[in-house]
Amino acid sequence: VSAAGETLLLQAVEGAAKLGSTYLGGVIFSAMGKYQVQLSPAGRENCVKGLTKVAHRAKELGVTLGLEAVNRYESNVINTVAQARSFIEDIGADNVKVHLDTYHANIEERGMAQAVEEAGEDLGYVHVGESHRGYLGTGSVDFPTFFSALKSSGYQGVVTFESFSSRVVSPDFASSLAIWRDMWSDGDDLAGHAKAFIGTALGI
Ligand SMILES: [Mn+2]
Repeated sequence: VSAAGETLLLQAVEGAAKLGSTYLGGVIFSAMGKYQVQLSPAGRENCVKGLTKVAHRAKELGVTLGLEAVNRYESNVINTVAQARSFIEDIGADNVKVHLDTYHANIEERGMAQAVEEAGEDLGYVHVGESHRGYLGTGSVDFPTFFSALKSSGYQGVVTFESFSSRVVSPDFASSLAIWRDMWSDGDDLAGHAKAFIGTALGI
């Protein structure tokens, strides 16, 4: 299973490079899903070994890898920024970074400021998502604290808005991410609102 995952990731890295992309991130350390058991030491070792090889090939192709800390219902491997950093340390490659997502951090971290601070120099990618994955500012994520911490951190990378609605995603995808509710139907309106929200928060 680990070898198959490694092969798939190597193909993804090659594909990303062919498209001219310099970044590949997300849940790239295991299959995504709700696990019934804790991550075993052997399982962790497989992740580190596989990602070390993939990181080496990615480096040759000018691609950075992002380990996205996701909530406990989507992985048993990396749920927090601290865990992502621990993997990065063990992998030992400078093209592997922390991918921070506010939706997941809202569930797993002690707070938004702590999450950003703990990522530190290793922060490589940011997903901005609301607690219910709909319109920004209409849920419980502490965005003022998050953006204030992000500004203070000096982060200059990408900030991507991420949102889902049962109205627009495929049944398979909805099922794997538990997108059961119809949060919105007008993607243009949603994106315009998010752009304005993030711009205001970052003062740009
Ligand atoms: Mn995300």
